[in-house]
Formats: sequence, structure tokens, C-alpha cells
Amino acid sequence: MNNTPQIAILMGSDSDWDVMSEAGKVLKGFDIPFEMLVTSAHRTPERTHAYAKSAAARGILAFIVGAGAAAHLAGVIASESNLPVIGVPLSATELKGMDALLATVQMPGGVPVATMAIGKAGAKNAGIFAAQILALSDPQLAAKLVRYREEMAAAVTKKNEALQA
Ligand code: RP5
Repeated sequence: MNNTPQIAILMGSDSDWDVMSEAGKVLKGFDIPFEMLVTSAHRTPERTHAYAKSAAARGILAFIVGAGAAAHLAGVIASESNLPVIGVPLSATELKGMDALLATVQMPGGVPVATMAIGKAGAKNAGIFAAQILALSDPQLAAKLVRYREEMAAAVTKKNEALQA
């Protein structure tokens, strides 16, 4: 198996790591190689720009980017790369992620960021969304996504049956 990372999971702070790990768990479940690192739009701007510029040449196919507060990281990555950027707004302030949601989703026309829900559900969905992008050219991965849905539905049915018992 080729272990070159295909997805880059980025986040603005180590305090984001726990929530963003949800995306990593999903990718791992689908056997998608990924890398995960902290890089900040504000605290390490040069490193962030250089990383975004060089990612495609290293084999990265899409970014998953989480940040809280004035969440500019996903937008900055999108401004430096033509790869798809999936944004995950995180709850890091008294505004509980609404600040990050608006900062992530309100991109100017021409520079898209596919924005997920705030927090863990958003990070998990970002992993699935990245898998769906890769599955467009990978029938084996597409089959795994079909199974994932079937298992999710079966788990709901099972829980419901337990409630009825
Ligand atoms: C953002 O500020 C980060 O993405 C994080 O969610 C938030 C708070 O960062 P720390 O002060 O915890 O490092 O840039």
C-alpha cells in the first residue's frame, strides 16, 4: 500500500487536536493515508503559506482545516492552493464556534471552503467528505463508503430494536 499522505488535516492550535482527531479516525477507518499538523494563519503565517503551496506537489489531494475564534486558516489555505479545502469551525471562545463558523463559511466568491458543522460532528463529516472526493476515482473506496452507510443504518435499527424490547 502507498503510504504517501493523500489528505492533510491542519489546525490552528494544539488545543484543536482532540476535535480534529475525529477526522483522522474516519480516514484511518477507510485506510486513507493522511498527515496531521498544527499551523496557524496568524502565529506561523509563513509556514502556513509554504505548506499550502507545496502540498499538491507532495501528493496531497485535499485539505481538512479546523480552527476556532477568528478562523482564517481554511481561507488562507484555499487562497494558496487549488486543492479542495474542507473547513471545520471549532468552539474556542465565548461565542462557542459561531465566530469560527462565520469566518470559515463566508469566503469571497472565487475561493471556496466547503464548511462543515461546528466541532466533532464537523470534523467527522470532513473525514467522510474527503473520502467521498477520493472515491470519485477509487471504486474500492466507493464500495467502503456504501458499506459505511449500511453499517450506520444497521446500528440505528439495532438500537431501535433494543428500545422496543
Ligand atoms: C485559533 O485560536 C485556533 O485554531 C484555536 O481554535 C483558537 C485558540 O487557540 P489557543 O489559544 O488555544 O492556542 O487560532
